[in-house]
Amino acid sequence: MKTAESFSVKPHLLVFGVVAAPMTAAMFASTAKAQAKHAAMSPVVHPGELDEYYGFWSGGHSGEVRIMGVPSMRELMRIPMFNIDSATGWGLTNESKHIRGDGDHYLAGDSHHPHMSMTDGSYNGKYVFINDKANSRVGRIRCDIMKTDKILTIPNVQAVHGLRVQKAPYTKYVVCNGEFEIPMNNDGKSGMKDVSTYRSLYNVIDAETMEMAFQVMVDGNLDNTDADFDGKYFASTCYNSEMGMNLGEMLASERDHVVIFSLAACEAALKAGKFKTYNGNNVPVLDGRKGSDLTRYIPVPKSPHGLNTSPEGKYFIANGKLSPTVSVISIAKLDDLFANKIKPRDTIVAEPELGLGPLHTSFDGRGNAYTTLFLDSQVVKWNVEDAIKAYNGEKVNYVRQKLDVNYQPGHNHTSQGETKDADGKWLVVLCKFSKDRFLNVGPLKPENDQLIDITGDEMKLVHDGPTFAEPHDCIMVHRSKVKPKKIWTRDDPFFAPTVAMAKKDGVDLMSDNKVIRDKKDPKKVRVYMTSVAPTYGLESFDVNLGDEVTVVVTNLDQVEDVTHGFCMTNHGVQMEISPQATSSITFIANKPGVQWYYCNWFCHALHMEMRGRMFVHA
Ligand code: CUK
Ligand code: CUA
Repeated sequence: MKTAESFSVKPHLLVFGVVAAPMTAAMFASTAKAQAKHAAMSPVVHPGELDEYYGFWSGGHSGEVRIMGVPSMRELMRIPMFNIDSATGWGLTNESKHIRGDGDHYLAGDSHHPHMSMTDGSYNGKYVFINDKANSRVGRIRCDIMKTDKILTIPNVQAVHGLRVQKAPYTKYVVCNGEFEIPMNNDGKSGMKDVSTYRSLYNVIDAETMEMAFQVMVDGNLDNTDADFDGKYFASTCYNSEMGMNLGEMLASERDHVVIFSLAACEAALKAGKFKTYNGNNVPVLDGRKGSDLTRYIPVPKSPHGLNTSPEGKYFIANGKLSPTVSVISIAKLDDLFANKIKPRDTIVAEPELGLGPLHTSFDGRGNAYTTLFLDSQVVKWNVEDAIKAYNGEKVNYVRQKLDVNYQPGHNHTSQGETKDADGKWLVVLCKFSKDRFLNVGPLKPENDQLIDITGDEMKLVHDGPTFAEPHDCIMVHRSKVKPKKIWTRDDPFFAPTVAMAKKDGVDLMSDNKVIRDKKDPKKVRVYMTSVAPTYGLESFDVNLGDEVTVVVTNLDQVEDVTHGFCMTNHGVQMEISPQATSSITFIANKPGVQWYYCNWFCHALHMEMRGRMFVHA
């Protein structure tokens, strides 16, 4: 395997080449002309101007999601989800703990694939879903408030990897792959030797309720997935169809496969009660193994990785990884495949050779595809219809351009490229290695998200963007599709449980500042206070040593951006309270005497003075 080393010299050679050859006036003129003709779009967004796209970036093993502005590549916000966040109090506040649910004790996550809900194949601005490979979870962001509002732990699987949404007629389902095969049931009775009961499951989640709809058992494991634009089929790549338990075994056979799932067939089987349950839970598991009428298995070269649907809805493209090819599957032929009129391989309409290590493909809506070549450290632009002609024996060159990227690219994504609104403006390539592209920050380097202008015939690299561990994947959504609120509305379900608690305590959150001791459990104290810049409704309150204290702050400010914080010094307690929100946090008052609390979000000229005292009686 080539390393980044061999590619890193290229840019330097180029630079030295220019320096070494003094330019004549004529050369300057022709260069200027060429540049005018092919001038790349500028990624510069001037001060005071806004980006054209919301980018939703996976935060990888940081466990969060980030909002980037595209094309400026400025990080606009972080949305904590599977991680713990000191600034917002995610994982510390009662509201976030409620949402984190049964996985609240996990302090880590590994997010990979963010995808927005759609209506008729277009982003609808409602939700962004993402997987946590590390703890087999799927989380959802509400795009009106840009906060995580649901997290679901997927049963019966280990390592939820590829994730997508149903694109049409609307996102009824979120689908995701169980990657690692495990014994069914995984109850410690089967031992390590007998792998005959090991299975992977395809997971279908109700997008609105965020509950499991059903699961489909498959042969082999699953890697990445995507949906068609008709609401009929999903497709997943499989590496390790051998069900090997080590590298050698996993690479034994020349072919793995793409699994095609028929949604109608699955729903019919579910309705007819043709399912089993496992591991003591009641999630229906359908049998989609080879020979079942729920699925079809299309053999492709071994260990495919990315699975991408072209935006006009005609093709599923499975990226070769170990093979220098991608396999183009005709979605129009899938009806015949399920009717057993054709063989699985008959659905393949092209298998173009692109270069070494094809991982993921995206599209410009003009018939071109852009595939990352991990080993070659390149993006290759190729034409899908020309690749089909070449597969049929015509002499056409389907490769349009190869562009060096820096270095070792994984996912790439075009602006709106996974929807029918692919607009062919920007391509972001998420490079795993950045080496010499930034100031050296020590042995651990950032990733490099490269922005490429794809409006012209040639791809033009216009920006290097360092990012922290590790954006596997991203999407770019036109700003017209997303309309977040500017301040909270008081009836928001995000803090509804806290509002209900206050009601039980007879507290009006909008005006009361009260300390309430639980009648049944006198060690529990609830401290309700308002905040208006630069003061809290309570300057002080008293509790007893060992009390379990819940502080509830309601921010009465209605001015956009006047967020307050609440931090109890020396207690590990902090959170944000944005305008018109209520946030709460619970801790043990385990230190006697005076304990200052303060506002830790800069809100006012007298922000430093926004503080008060908790007195803890010994
Ligand atoms: S996977 Cu990371 S490069 Cu999780 Cu989408 Cu391909
Ligand atoms: Cu309120 Cu700072």
